[in-house]
Amino acid sequence: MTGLEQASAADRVNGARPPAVAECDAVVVGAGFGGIYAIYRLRQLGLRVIGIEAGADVGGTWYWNRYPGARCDIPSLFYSYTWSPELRQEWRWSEKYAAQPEILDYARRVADRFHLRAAIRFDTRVTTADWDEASRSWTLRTDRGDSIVASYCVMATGNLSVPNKPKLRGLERFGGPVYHTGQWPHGEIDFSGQRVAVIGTGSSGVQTIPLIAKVARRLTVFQRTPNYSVPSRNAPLSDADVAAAEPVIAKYRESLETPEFGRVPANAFDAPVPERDVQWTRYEELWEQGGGGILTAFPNILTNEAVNDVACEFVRDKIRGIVKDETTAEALSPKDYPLGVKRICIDSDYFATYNLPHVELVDLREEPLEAVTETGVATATRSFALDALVLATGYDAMTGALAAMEIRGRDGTSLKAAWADGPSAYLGLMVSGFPNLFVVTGPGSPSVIGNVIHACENHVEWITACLESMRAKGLTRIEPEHDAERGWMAHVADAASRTLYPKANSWYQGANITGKPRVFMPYVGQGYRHRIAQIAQRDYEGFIRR
Ligand code: NA7
Repeated sequence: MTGLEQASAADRVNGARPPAVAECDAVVVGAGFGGIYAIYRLRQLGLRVIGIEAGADVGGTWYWNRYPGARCDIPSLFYSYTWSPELRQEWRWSEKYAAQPEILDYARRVADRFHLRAAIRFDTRVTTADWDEASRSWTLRTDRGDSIVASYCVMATGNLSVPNKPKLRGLERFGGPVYHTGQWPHGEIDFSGQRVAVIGTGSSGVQTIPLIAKVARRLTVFQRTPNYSVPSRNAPLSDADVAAAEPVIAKYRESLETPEFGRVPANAFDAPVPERDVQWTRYEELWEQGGGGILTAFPNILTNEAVNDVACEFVRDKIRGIVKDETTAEALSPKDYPLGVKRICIDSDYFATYNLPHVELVDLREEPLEAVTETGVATATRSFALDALVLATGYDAMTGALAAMEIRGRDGTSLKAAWADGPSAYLGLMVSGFPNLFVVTGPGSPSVIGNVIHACENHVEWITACLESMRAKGLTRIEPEHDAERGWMAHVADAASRTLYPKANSWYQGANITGKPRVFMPYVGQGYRHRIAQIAQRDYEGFIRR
């Protein structure tokens, strides 16, 4: 057994294996925040539900992401379910930005409190899913030999769940351990006294680098693209903080349902360009407050280059103020894409870490990585002796987990083939040709652009209401119209094109994976919730239900 498998077995908290062949009303794939809520809601509807989860426990991305420093980049009080007032009262976050163990505990608490574990087959990965038109059912097969037949299939497989492991020449020859941040082993990894390299400076790299630097003898960071990062100003949460947040959260909850709500607000397009001084002063305030507030400084920060440019300059100025070595500061300063159009990083002492004498930044744009060797990493000009290598290289985001399964819909069409030119889903919820298959936070929905827990809630509630209404009408089959789906995806593309989002090579558009089609996947328009609620009210416009 590998270390990961051992840990997984030790961590197993679930009972005996259920029967290998089973029938149910709904199968839910994935037991992250989307999946466990789906199991809860669908069971409330009176459906027989089976959950399938590759990990040994619930938590999804928070089960796998255990690297030092793994932390939420949204304030904990907002990164919480809203559907259970009891849960909200009973759970108390300890910090402004919760760390991974606490978020995982939260998911576990939810599973226990609402008795969800018994419905879930852990340590089980779905390999295939086949639609049968005659019986109007899906048959899912797993790597454990299970076969599950269900009328409805809910794919809650996550947006950031398939690690991107770059094909670095010679990687397999490296004599030391190689870790991926998105698949971190259980148990303590002790880097004390070691020479460690981190490849990748996205959120995961930015979070883990300061912590590895605290213990490592030498830390070398290999950076391909610098990222905008703002301080989190993380701190313990007091009772007063919790009380003060309650009305803010309530207001935010209300705003979510309005036609104007969105990462890019509706008034972005005709908002004035504020004076540079006005902008700078506001950014200073938000920098002091910490967190991602800078992206809400002005309505047009994500649509107007003149506004965004000042924000970029502001952050670069901060980097230069923190990082003492001028060359390092320049290399760490993003210059070729707008702020906020790759997910902004929220850090604790990231830039200051480069002032430590044993930490070095290697700018791969100046000094490309040639190969990994038995003993370290070689660039075009130098070699670095290493004891351990950390890949903080991100994910095959948004579609990776769906593409990892063989999903065959109507007429045997494979989802991979249907998405060969890029993913397409009506409202980000369902795909034409794949009846009765729902995707939680799928491509074409806001998903990763905002607060993904709330995006999961929204989709699960929409799916539950849809199935409830179908049952009331005696309907058993739902599929989006091809034209409705095409129209929606054109709207998704149009919404992105009206913003600065397409100006970065981000994982939002698959740019981090070689050969992945470039399609801007999340929906960045306004009023998504309002819109899908209206579609439901208009008897599920754009769907064929029978
Ligand atoms: P990200 O944000 O995709 O970051 C991955 C980083 O790894 C990024 O700096 C990449 O550079 C770098 N990378 C990827 N492949 C390579 C190779 N081959 N060589 C060098 N560098 C490479 O993933 P994270 O895990 O940090 O964060 C994902 C999300 O999790 C985040 O947005 C939050 O929502 C939470 P690139 O930018 O592609 O040039």
